[in-house]
Amino acid sequence: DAEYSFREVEARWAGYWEAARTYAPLEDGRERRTVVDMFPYPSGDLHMGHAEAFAMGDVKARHWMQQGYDVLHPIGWDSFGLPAENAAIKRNAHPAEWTYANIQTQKNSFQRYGIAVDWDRELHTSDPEYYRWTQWLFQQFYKRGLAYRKDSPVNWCPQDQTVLANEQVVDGACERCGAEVTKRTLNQWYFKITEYADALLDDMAQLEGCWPERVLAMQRNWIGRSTGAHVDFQVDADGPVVTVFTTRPDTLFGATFMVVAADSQLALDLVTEDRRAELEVYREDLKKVSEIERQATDRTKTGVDLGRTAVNPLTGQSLPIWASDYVLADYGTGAIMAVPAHDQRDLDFARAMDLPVRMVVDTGEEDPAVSGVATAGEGILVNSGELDGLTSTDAIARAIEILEAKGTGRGTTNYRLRDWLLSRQRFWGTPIPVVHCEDCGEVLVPEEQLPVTLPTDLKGEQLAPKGQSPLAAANAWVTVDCPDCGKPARRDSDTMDTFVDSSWYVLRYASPRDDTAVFDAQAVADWMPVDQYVGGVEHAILHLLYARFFTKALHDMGLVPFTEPFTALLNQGQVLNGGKAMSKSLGNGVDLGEQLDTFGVDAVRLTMVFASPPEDDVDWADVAPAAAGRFLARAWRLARDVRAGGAPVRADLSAAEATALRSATHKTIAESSKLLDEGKFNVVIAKTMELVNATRKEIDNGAGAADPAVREAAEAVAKLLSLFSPYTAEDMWVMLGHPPSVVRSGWPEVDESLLVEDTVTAVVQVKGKVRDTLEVPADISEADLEAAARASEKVQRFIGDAEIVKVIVRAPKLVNLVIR
Ligand code: ANZ
Ligand code: ZN
Repeated sequence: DAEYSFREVEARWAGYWEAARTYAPLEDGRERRTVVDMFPYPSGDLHMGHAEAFAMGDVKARHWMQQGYDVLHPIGWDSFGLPAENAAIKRNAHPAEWTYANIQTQKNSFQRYGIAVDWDRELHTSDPEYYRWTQWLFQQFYKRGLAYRKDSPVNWCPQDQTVLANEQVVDGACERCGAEVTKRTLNQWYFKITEYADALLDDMAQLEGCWPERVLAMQRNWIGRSTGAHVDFQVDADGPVVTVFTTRPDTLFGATFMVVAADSQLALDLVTEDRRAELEVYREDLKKVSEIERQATDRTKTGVDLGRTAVNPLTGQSLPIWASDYVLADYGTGAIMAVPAHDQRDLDFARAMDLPVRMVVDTGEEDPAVSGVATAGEGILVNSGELDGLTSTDAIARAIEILEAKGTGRGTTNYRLRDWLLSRQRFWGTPIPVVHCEDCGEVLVPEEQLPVTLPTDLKGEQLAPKGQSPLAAANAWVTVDCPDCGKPARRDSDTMDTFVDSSWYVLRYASPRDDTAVFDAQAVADWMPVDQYVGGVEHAILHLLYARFFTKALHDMGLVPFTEPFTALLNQGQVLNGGKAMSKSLGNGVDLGEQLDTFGVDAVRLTMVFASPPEDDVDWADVAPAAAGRFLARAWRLARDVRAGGAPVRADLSAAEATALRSATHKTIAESSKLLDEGKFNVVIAKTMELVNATRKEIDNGAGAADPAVREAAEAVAKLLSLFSPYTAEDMWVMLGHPPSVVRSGWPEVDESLLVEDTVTAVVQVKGKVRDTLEVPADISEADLEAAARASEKVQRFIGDAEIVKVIVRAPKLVNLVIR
């Protein structure tokens, strides 16, 4: 008999599915489903993380294919970005060389890995045919006032010579190279995502229950909506008005000083001459501190007294104004009223600077001035004039009323969310399609001139950042006639954040080759939004938020008919080794290629899915791909044996036994359907294993492999395995006499009559006391049940010599014997 060899099985099907276009959408009018895995960055070959993520997405796509849906499961490459540029500088090459070579490597690996994607829709964000539309979208945003430029202090990495987003700064250092981050002022492009802050929050109602709750929480927190008041404080008699943002206007009587962000313009405007030098030193030191450190509650409080006072509009009291690092320049108004009794950071500052503490909300706790612990909760107002006796909630409303009546304050909503800084002073990205003209200002490159392509003749050192984009130094490229007036002008030399590319790629999958439009409106309406999006939790905030923002903006432009891009989201777990993330420094990396060579694609894929529920981590030190391989061999041999046929060895084998196998098959299918919908992919594999064992047992019992119940079971196993281990499943299916492909063979119909429990537990009582329990067929006759009860050894022991005077039988559950 032939034996299972994963190498032979893989070789038989290699390239088959691509050639047969097995996974291309059918577009024949049936109901559609779209599954998208977050597209990979082509940094090198596939790794274990890809292997896990794509195995999970593939289960979903394949299940829907099996169920007869028309499934769009595309793939593409997030192919702009810094690593390509750094590699190009090192190798004196163009970033495209490195990028497209990596893509080819990854693509080969993906095809080997047997992912059920439609390769005809493959896209690369670095192709001019793609970024032409990224540029077009930028221009639509610009026309709607959603893209604009402004001067702003930015995080600057002196090593990479580029601007960094806040989230790219980790503990004050550049996320990529580790260099200490400093601040700079630059004129930068922004997307006005803040205009969508409310929509981004409120539309989360659509995602509730379909996205992981922690992702929703992270998004909510990132947007950070808080309601409160703006309160105006008059500085001295002739000074400016300083407006603060507070969520607790009820505590106004407890404000004992004010603090402005030390790095704000306001601090410079307010400081008296004799304090200026001190402030400047403080500001210099501050450049080295990250925002997260600045806000850390346990950070020692420092600051500079600006030498000025301002008047509390409710109490008329004069409050000293300080500058400190714990107040952020770009949150709220960059200035606060400090209420040390009820805000711990203010209290720490007050203690450090010996400033007064006044309790104004009685929460029943100890006076913060004594305890050193601020009481932040709600309570009853005290020491607060006309607010005395009110609850915090009522006092907030009342304080706002009073402020509004006086014209010195107003209720407001504040957001943590900032506009999206999208320009990068780097080469390998989508050029910003704008020309700067001395006379006309910012001019959009006319649509018919798109794409503005990257120069292809720069390489190596020419790509190195020099404080501005390398494009700015490419004279031939940057110099252009103004599209409006024809005078010499300059192209914008910044490129876009790669998050722009990835904010809309999913929509492009609907019509990836369309060269007349950003996407085909009908195709988008047909396929989108994405029914199942799959990717790592590291994208829980930015990528998802940006893609949601794009979708909403496009909806408002009338380009898409929905407001959320991803109906359901799955965050697959990580692949660990020895309980830790794989990393170069720990030396615990596992090479995917080696795993595939040793155990085979199917065994690795099966192991990924079997190890745990999809959202949990997989520890590669704890799994056994070799055992997965042995299981696949067992499954495969069922199909081999069915093909070989073989008359039953025991012709007397009861029909009941065949029925038991059939019922096991149908139960497995029914339970698997439910488990797949619930995302418990690992349990489906466990069920499949049980079914394989039950089938083998039946063959061994003498049923013979030609038994129709055995064939039915083997076919079900092939279909189930087609979700996890495509090569083995296809091989089995063809051995069972069917044309490929098993993934399109249809999900088996469940015969409900076979799901009925076939045995029940019957209770046997003697004189009303339970003396034995019996496993009996559910349809047992009264006579058979009585006979079985009488035959029970335990029962006989109790009866002994006594006479049975009466027998009550309630088949199939109960027998009661009455004795004398
Ligand atoms: C007075 C007050 C009294 C405050 C009190 C809190 C408690 P969220 O909820 O995060 O929006 N704040 C305002 N702007 C700030 C800035 N730029 N940097 C640091 N802190 C700032 O926080 C709003 C509260 O954080 C505001 O309410 C303000 O302190 C502070 F018992 O005002 B509060
Ligand atoms: Zn001009």
